[in-house]
Formats: sequence, structure tokens, C-alpha cells
Amino acid sequence: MGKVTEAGVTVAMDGTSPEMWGGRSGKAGPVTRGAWLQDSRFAMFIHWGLYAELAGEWRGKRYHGIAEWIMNRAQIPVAEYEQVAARFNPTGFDALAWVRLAKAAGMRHIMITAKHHDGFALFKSAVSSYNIVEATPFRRDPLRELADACQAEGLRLGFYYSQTADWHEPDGVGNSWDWPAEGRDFKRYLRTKAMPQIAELLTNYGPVAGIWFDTPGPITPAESKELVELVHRLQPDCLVNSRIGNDLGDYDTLGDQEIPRLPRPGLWETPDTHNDTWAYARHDHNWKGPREVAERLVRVVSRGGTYMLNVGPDGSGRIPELSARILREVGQWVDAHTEAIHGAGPTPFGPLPWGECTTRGNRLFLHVFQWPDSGRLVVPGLRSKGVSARLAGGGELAVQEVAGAVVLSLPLARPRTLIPVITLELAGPADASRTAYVLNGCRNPLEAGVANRQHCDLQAVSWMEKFGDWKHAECLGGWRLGESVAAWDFQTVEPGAFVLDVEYTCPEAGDYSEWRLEVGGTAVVFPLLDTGERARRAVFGWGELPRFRSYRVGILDLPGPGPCRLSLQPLDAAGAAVRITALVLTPVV
Ligand code: FHN
Repeated sequence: MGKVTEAGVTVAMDGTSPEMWGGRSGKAGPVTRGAWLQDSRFAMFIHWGLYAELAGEWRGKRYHGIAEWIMNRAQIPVAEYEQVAARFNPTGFDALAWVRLAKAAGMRHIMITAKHHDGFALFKSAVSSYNIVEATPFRRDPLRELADACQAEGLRLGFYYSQTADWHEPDGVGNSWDWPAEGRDFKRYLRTKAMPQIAELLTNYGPVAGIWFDTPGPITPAESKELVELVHRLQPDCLVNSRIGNDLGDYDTLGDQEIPRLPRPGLWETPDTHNDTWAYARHDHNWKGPREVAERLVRVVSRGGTYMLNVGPDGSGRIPELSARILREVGQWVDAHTEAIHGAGPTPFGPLPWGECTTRGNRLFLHVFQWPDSGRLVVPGLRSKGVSARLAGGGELAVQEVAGAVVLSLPLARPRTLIPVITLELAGPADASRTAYVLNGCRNPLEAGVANRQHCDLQAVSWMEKFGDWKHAECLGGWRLGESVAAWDFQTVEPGAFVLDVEYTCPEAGDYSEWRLEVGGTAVVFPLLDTGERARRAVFGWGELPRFRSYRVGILDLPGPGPCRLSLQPLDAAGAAVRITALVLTPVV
């Protein structure tokens, strides 16, 4: 279903490859439009439409993965899918309740699917009668009600619009089960449906925060540009995301669930699912709990982005209670730490083994994911003098300045909160280095992306497990016998004994490859076993299935304090098949 371009890159039009997310707007310079996105930092994404009524099931069969794709996955003919509209009557829909939930979660804007790939408009449209007001017994316009509720509660509202895929229209992209692709006139689709409907959204609902385009597929640069111009002509302040395609847009939408390892300049966001689907699926209970949500929010903000977390209301119009309860709990934490989230800036540090850092002026907010049981928190790489520290909900903390680090004395008991936050007040801008540290008292991942590489590659691996539930990892691969070496340079603040685990994925071809690791003058040789990775999955035929596991190498002594180097190389040709995502050093207890 994908298309191979001249460059030999697969451009997916079917949602089964990460290339479907289009280019990046590449705008890293001064923000000209949408500075509010940086203040917002936390948003609610809503996927809601006819697919919510189906809840991930069609004719008694469950479709695991992203439920808004059910029309495509079950190849439901248009005429039959239209019948779902005839019974869609979500009388439990309460716009104010959704908006208040977003607000209670600490979210500052909402982005909702006005029209997803199934072509059904969740708003009153003069362009197509295939809309919620005309085609369903519900007859209400949820976008109108949401716009009013957002206005009343002071939240911004934007609209998702699938500009390329439209499975309801012969001229839209993606429906190969009702019509052959030959004869498709995509330009006609743009002129007669997409553009007029986008114009309706920008004319009938007051100020629109953004039009969120998706899966650009074969849209041409001229077509993308025309859509951007349409949006800005009708509402000059309305943001367009980079999934308009062809490296356009006002800001970057990263891949689904993609959180970058490093701070990233410019305006950008990470869209994330709360469970493993965007739309409601009756069988998906895999919610991220409050701490996981809060940690993912903090990770995104600490890289300089905005976290857009999705909810999938059900066919009655209600947001699943468990999802709502978790969001409310996150909101209580966000409310207590608004300065560390809304409008907060990125970390000045390299990887922090125990958590993340966000900033505001001369204040650093340390988000301690792993509370050290030693009662000492080392803030590596902080050279600023005259630092004072306060634990939220606690009091002043004793601060010791040591060479190249600051050490805080903590209470032994972890505060009872989702993430304990410590505020550091500095006399001026942070004087910090991005050097990596391995610390006693916490788990220290040495990630692939941080390694110095000789003759091996850093590969971005993206895959899905059920369907559309994207996962991402950076891996060291392309190992060559006798040539490749990866080395991690880091500092220690004291000597220590650590268990070393390798996190990796490996197909049968790499089974029992031998590896050599050297640190502090000691060499260790060990095998890596195959992890059951499959190059292509037998069942669906879409993409590879890496299977990461942890392999325990043994216990190592690290010298300290001072610089340290850990290097790794394959000892046989089978190592070529292995992809390593991190070495993890955990203190021996
Ligand atoms: O295919 C869509 C998918 O259904 C969902 O809307 C996500 C949200 O980012 N976007 C596409 C896949 O990335």
C-alpha cells in the first residue's frame, strides 16, 4: 500500500510506516506565530467519530490497535459504514464536561478530530451531508458546543482535519476496497471537500488555535502550500502543524508517541495515546497511569516541547472514567507545579539518571523520578555557585558544592506525590555542562545516542505491535567485525559496583554473537542471544518486530571520582545483526 519514491523511500499512505508523518517544518528560528503553544505545554487530543460507536469491533471480531482505523482494517464498504451514522446518538456528550476535564488535568488547549480518515464530519457542513448534524439521529454540532465551552472556560480549541486520506470519497486517498486507485482525482477532492470544509471550520467556530493535518501521503508541495495559505488567509493566527507535509507548517508534530532524547529548538509537540489507541476501543485497558503520564509530560517539556495527550470518548459521548480519573490526578500534580510545566523551558543538563529538569529564568526544577535511598541527590554538571534548594511540600535542602556537581541532602522518605520536585534558585543563568554521569543510588542508562561511534550507526527504529501503536528506539547497529567500537564517556563522583545489563534486539542471525566490553582497565567477554526479533511479521506483513530484552552481563567496578570510558565491540561477524539501545548500570545492593 505504500509507494516507493525515486529516492527509494517508502512513503506510506496506509498508516503503516513512520514516513507517513511527513517532513518537519524545520522552523527553529524565532517564533512568529503561536508562541502560546510554548506556554500551553500540555494539551488534550480528542479522537471521536463514528468509529467510537464501533469501539474496535466489527461483526464480532476485535481489531487490536488504533480503533479509528476500523473501517480500513475490516474493509467496511462505504454503504455499510454509513449505517453506523444512522445509529450514532451520543446523548451522553457534554462539551462542558470534556473541557472542564481538560482544565482539571492542567491542559491549556484542545485539538479534536473534525474529520478523520473515515471522511465523517463531526460538524455541520454545507459541503457534505455526511456529517453529524445531517446523517445521525443526534443532530447536534459537537464542535459548536465545544467552541462555546472552550470560550467559557478559557481554553483554546483546534481542529484535526485529515487532508489526504478520506475513505468515504472516491477521490480521497486510501479506500482501495470500494474503488480502484486509478481514476482518482485527488485535486478534485481537495477543491470540492477538503478545502471548503476547512474554510467552514475557520469561519463558523470563532478563533481556531490550529488546524492539525495528518498523514500527508502523496499531497504535492503546491497542494500543501495552498492549504497553509487558506488557513492563514482565513485566520492569520491559526497554527498549521508539520503534518501538512512537504516540510511546511508553523511547528513540528513529531511521530506518534515520539519523545526526543535531546532538547529541540523551535515549536513542537509530541502526540501520545493514553492507552494503545486514539479512538475508543472496548478491549483496550492499557492506560498509562498518573505517574507515567506525568513523567512523559515532564520529559517532553524538558526537551522544549508540548505534550498532547489523547482521550477517546466512547459511542455515548463519555470519556472513559478510568482515563478521566487518571487525568484528574495528573492535573492535581500539574496544578501544584504549574511554574515547572506551563511556559517552562528545557533542561540545561545532559542525561540525568534520576529524572528530568525544566527551567524558568534562574530557577531549575528537578523532577526526581527515582528517589535516592541514600538521602543524597547529585545534580551532575551544575557549576553555578550560591545555589539554594527547596523541596516542594517540604523545606530548604542542604546544598553542598563539589567539583562539577551540586549535592543535595534529601529526606530519606520519598514525598507522597506523583513526582517530587525540587526548585533550585540560582544567582544567574545556569552554569551547567551536558556531560553524562553515572551515579551511585540510581539506575543509569547509557543510551545509544550518547555513545561515540566508530564504524557503527545510530539507527532510529520505529515499530508497532498491535496496529498503529507506534514505539521508538535509538539503536547502535551496523556492527562490523574488527572495525566497530562504541564508547561511552562519563563522569563518576565516587567509585562503585554496578550490575551491567545490555538492552538490545536481535534476530536469529545474531544468536550467540560474542562481545567485548572494557571499562576501567577490565575487559569482559559475553554472548548476546537472539531475542525473537522478526524482520517482517508473518501475521500482518507490515514492518519489522524488534523484541528488546535486557541481558545481564555481570557486575563491574567503576573507578571514581573522575572520567571513565566504557567501550563495546563485537567479536564475531554475527554481531552485525544486533541492535543495542542502551547499556544500563544499576548499583549493586
Ligand atoms: O492515521 C492516523 C491515526 O489514526 C491517528 O489520528 C494519529 C494521531 O497522530 N495520526 C495518524 C497516524 O499517525
